Amino acid sequence: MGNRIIPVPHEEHKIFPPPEEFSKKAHVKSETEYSEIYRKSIEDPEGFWADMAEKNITWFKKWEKVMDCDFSKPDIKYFIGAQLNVSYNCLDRHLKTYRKNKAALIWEGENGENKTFTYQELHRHVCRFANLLKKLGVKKGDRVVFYLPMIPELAIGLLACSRIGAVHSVVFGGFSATALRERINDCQAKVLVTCDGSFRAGKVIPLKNNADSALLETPTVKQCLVFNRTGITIKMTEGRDIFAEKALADENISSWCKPEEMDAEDPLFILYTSGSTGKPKGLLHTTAGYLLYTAVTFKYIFDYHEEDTFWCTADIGWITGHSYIVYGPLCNGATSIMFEGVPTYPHPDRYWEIVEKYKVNVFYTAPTVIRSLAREGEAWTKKRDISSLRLLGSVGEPINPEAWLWYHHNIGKERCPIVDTWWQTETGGILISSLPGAVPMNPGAAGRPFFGVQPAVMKADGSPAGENEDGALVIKNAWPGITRTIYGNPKRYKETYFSQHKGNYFSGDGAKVDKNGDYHLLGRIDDVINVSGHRLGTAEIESSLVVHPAVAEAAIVGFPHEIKGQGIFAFVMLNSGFQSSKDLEKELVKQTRKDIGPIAKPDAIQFVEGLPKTRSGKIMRRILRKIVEDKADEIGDITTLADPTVVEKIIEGREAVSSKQREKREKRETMEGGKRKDST
Ligand code: 7RM
Repeated sequence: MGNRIIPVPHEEHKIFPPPEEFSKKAHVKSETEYSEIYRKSIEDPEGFWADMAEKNITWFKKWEKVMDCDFSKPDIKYFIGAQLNVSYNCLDRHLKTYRKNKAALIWEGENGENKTFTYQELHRHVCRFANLLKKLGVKKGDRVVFYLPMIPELAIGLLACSRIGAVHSVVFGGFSATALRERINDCQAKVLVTCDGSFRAGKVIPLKNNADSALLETPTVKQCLVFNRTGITIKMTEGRDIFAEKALADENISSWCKPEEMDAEDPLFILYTSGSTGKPKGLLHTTAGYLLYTAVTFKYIFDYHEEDTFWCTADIGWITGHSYIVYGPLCNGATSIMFEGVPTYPHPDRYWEIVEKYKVNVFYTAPTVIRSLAREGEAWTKKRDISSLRLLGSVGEPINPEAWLWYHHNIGKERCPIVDTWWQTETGGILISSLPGAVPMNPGAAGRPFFGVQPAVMKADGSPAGENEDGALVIKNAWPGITRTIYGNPKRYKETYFSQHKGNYFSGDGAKVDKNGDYHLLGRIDDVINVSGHRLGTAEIESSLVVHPAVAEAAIVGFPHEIKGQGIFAFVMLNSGFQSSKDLEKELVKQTRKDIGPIAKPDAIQFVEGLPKTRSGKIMRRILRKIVEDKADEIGDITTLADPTVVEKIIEGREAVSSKQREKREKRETMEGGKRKDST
């Protein structure tokens, strides 16, 4: 029992050639072909992107210049002078073809309800939603925040914004009222779209309640559209709140809305992401570059073919859902699945049940999901017919070779290639991934750069790293999908991404390149942690903890976690007069849930008398990380610390916490062992 992923001895790691059957029908059929297209895309980026733009986008007006990019300013523009509309590209143009009655979106609810929207139907819903937004006074350039679960109205709402040129900003439904308020205020939204509540593993989360508390201090929000999902009782504020279904059904709302002619560089959306300081960054993506980049990466990396049913399991609250549930697939005229539930509810075969039900061909998920499903045992994967699958994908964090092999064997049946796709909210779309059918797969390595992208690994002194040498992952040139700014804070944009390694985009990740040219990602090298594929700033969680009256100071570090990739470890120093206790621990956990959301709650808290700090007062998280990983012997020189004695005390305290954690884990495993026996 216990963890089902069997560790693989290092020497057994091998390279997997692309399956021949797959290569025969793939868009790119060999490594030589990949290298040839890649070479051309680097030698002549203008020619390459112009050609892609001609083939993949319908333009109202063509560009005067393909690109004008300068990382030193930074100033990045693509398709200067061109005009287009995103929703037109994702909907209208398909209506003139056989795709008119093809399924665009298949929605599967948590409880098994489902709805299918053909392109024609989706178009009608989007037009009506767009007209409603207009009626509420939303104009081109206005911001609309979405705080919704995975219901079709979310995808429809985003496309409606793009139709009228409004800028959407989705706030993940798992975020708290405080996090929502902060984001609404940062982008000065005019309208909030939410619903009564959301389902999560059989429980109901009161979204409208959260929205109500957020809206107490959001002066810019004039109207709140409320959908009905769960039927729970909610409070409606007169003059502000509107029942969305009723408003959309109004006979005065037309089912046709003219798509706004947008400039290529007009904003499309803002999406907040965690950085290394407390305040989340509102990354701005623009119209033409983002759409083209998601469309083209979708086509080549997922080797999209007309008859495919594509399922990306991400939430639209994250960039993965924006790019590979909504924009990439729909721009290609694909059938995209949108799933409301979670992988293990009501049973651990929920995902495979959906694969079987819709005959999914391409499946895209996160390593944390793979690890948690592997833990449930293979019996669940065998219960369902998943033979429709032809390609698998992974995103969000490095996939460990053990999980890769489990995925390859039990889900891909050794027949499906796996694409390990590296990218970020900032990059808009995938930058590094082996093309399936063309490039051999190396479990644990993301692989090669996509067309037009020139990554490099740099050492701290700015010189290039050698083969297999660790360093910082940078991108040397621009690509159409790159974020154009941090909304309202161009200075932070420049400092974060373009100042560390001058002339390059700095990703914040560590990496190395092996002899085959495959990129291996080594995790974040800044103060960002990655919990179940979700990015969290350590500073964000720390700021939340110190709000509690008992807390003087807090330091957060990530630690290796079997399922989540990284877990959250909190070191907390109390104010004098306060005592550590189980109750206080619970209160602190509650505090982070309230300020950020359940994903940010610490897995372990250690109360300390002091934190290791430099003389200039910087917390040395590097030292704390070593302590948490039980590698105290690797801490190295601590003489530069303001007070080196704190380290010894923390190590002693840590041992007490570890044995408690171990006990807890053992208890959990015995219980889960029992549960599994009953249900399989
Ligand atoms: C798409 C997404 C970005 C961070 C990034 C990495 C990590 C994502 C991979 C990965 C190794 C991968 N956007 N990351 N994909 N690390 N291999 N295939 O996740 O903005 O939320 O996170 O996620 O650290 O910087 S994100």
